[in-house]
Amino acid sequence: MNLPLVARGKVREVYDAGSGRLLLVASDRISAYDHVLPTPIPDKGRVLTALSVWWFGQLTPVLDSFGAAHHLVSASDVPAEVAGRAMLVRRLSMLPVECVARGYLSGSGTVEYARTGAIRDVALPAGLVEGSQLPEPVFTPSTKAELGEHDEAIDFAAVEAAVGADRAAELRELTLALYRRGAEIAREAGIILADTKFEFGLDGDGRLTLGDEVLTPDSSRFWPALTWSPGDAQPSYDKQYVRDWLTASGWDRVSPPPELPADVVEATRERYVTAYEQLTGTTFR
Ligand code: Q0Z
Repeated sequence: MNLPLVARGKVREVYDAGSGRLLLVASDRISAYDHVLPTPIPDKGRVLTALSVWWFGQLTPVLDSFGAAHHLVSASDVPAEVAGRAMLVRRLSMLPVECVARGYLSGSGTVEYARTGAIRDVALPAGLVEGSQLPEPVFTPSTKAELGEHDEAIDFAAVEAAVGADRAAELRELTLALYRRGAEIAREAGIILADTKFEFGLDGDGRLTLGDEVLTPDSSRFWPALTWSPGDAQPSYDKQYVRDWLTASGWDRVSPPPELPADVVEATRERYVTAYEQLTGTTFR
C-alpha cells in the first residue's frame, strides 16, 4: 500500500491517498477501559466501515437539508490489503471541535448533571439517573484531545470563539438533526443511540462536510433497547462481554490488558455483526 500515514488513532489509521483524498482504515483492534486489547475481534474493521458507509447514505437527506455534504468518495476503490475496512474520502479542513449529541444521560453527562443539574448550557429537570432519556437531545461539544488524552468538555461560547457564532449555531443544529435521525433509525432496529460524536470539516469550496466515521459503536454509545433500564449502568451493545470478562479476570485496568478468551472474542464479533444486520436489515458479508 505504502501511502503516507497522516494520523493514527487507537484502533484506526488515516493515510494520504493523494489528489486531495485520504484513506481511513479501520482495524480489528478493540479498546476497553482506555486500553487497546492484545486480542483483535475478527471482522470488526469491516463491520464498522460498512456501518459508516450505510449511515452516510441514510444521513444524506439531513445533510442536504442543511446544504451540507459528507466526505465519502468510495469504499470499493481501495487498496486490496485493506479491502472492506477502508474508506476513500475527500480531504477536508477539519473544524477544531468534536460535535457530540446526547439523548440519554450517561458517563460524563451523568457526572456533570449530578454536580450542576445541567449539561453544559442546558438546565435539566430533577430526578434524572444514569440511563435516563433527556427531555431533548443536547449538544455537548468537546475539544479534540491529543492521542492518549481525553476530550475536554467546552461550552457553546467556546465553540463560537473557535469557529464563529454562525458556524457554531450551524454545527449545533446539524449535529442534533443528524443525531435525531440516527436515533430514530436505530430505535426502529431495537438499538438505543444514547450519544454520538461527529466531526465536520470544510471542503475546497467551503462547504460544511460530515467527516470521519459515523454512528458506529466506536463513536457512539449503543444500548440494547430490550434491556434499557434507567437507574442502572446500561450494558454496552457491543463491548459488554469484553468489559465483564476483563472485570471478572481481576485485571487492574492499569497493567497491560490480558488476552481475551475465544468465546468472548466470538460473542463480541457476533454483537458487531448483529448490530450491522439489525440496523441495515441486510446480511453481513
Ligand atoms: C480525521 C482520525 C482516524 C486518527 C484526520 N476527511 C478528512 N479530512 C481531513 N482530516 C480527516 C478527515 Cl476524516 C481526519 N481524523 C480523525 C481518524 C485515526 C484520527 F482514522 N484525522
